[in-house]
Amino acid sequence: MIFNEERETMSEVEREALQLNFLKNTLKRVYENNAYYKNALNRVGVKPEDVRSLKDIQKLPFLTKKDIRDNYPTGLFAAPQEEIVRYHASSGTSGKPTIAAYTKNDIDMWAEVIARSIVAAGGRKSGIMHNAYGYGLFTGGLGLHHGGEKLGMTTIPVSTGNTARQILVIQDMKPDVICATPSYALHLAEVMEAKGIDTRETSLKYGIFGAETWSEEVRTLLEEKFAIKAVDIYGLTEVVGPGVAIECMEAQDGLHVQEDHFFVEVIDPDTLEVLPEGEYGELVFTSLTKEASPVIRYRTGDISAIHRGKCKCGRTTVRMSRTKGRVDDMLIIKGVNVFPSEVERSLLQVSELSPNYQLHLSKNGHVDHVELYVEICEEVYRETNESLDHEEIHSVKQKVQSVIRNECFINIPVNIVEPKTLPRSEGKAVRIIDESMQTANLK
Ligand code: DLL
Repeated sequence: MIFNEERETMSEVEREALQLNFLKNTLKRVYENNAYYKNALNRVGVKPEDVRSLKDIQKLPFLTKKDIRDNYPTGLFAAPQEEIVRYHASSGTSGKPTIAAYTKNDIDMWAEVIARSIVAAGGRKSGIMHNAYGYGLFTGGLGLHHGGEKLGMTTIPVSTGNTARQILVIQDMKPDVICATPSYALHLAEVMEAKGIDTRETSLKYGIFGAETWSEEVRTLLEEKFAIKAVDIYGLTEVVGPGVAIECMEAQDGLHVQEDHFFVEVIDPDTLEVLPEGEYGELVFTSLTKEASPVIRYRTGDISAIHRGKCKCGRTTVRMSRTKGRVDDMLIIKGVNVFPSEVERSLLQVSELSPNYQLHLSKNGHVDHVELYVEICEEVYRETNESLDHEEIHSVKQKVQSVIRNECFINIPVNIVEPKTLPRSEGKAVRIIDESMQTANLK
């Protein structure tokens, strides 16, 4: 089933005409209503009326996270205060958060793209959705919520945390759709298993997981643990929140970008050249219909590639591959580039481990040093009489080292720790611990 046949199955000609029309409106809006964008366009000598084809978008300057920070909090808004009905903010791990503003039309558009996403994931009007994304300034909770209600689903605003209550809600209210970060969903399964609950026997049928990078191996794990279909949802506060792109449950092969609202490009982050389809690079989005805080060529920092071609679900929208991670998450270990998601994929091949891990970064003089912390799973730990000095643990360690060497081409020290000792997250998992930053913060 497709929520909006007209928009999600457009021909290329129809789509391009619509996108161009929306792009022109957006450029006119920002030029007339926002000093930052007016100056930025003037600097490159482009007026809104100079954009006559979609290709002309390449004449426009990029917008970076730094530009957004420099204009904090309201310097990128393009609607008057009285038209703004909502603010959200990004988690802002360092420095100030970025604020996104929404007019009534923006909220309606967002609910529309989320309703489309839920349908693509398998949810239906008659269903019940357990929404375990955080409610508040984070866009996950309220974003999914409005889409659920727009579709007409019974939407349960469980939010994050209180895992015991989440389990009660699943058992008693019998939702068929669950929305959560993949790491929290894994934690939920772990707690259910510890309580002796058969996770495959719940009412759940579909999972909508995102807000952090996760691997195909974690998908398999979640699908097996809960007996569900799991799809990936992508989005970011600056562009709207969740719902920018979603996988369909039929193909689970790339995330359909809601192209009538978000124009996507992939660029080489070093040369800033636009890359051809199929090549990995940094995702860049232009919002086509947003009124309160539009973005023009926003550099997301996320690494992905895009592919065209009709999908077996019938949608014609361009698909982005699941992101490998963020440009700034990429580790350079003795000259080899590695994304934490690649380490995760390798680790999940070792059945003696739990899916929780952390990479600790530190500096040894000027040389970067990385150590991996992984948890042994409970059954194996019991077999070793709960001793990390057991021969079995040493052989698991060697296995981990060899799989990482073969898959990621790096040699890193591996520390095996006791079950359930690495922190669990209620929202986005923290996989990288930068010890030099922590020391800096302590000073
Ligand atoms: O994480 C919005 C969201 C909420 C998406 C719920 C999906 C589900 P921010 O907090 O602004 O917004 O963080 C955005 O998270 O630039 C990516 O680096 C990362 N991210 C989001 N979705 C995915 C995903 C929300 N499916 C940043 N896969 C983005 C990988 C993701 N990374």
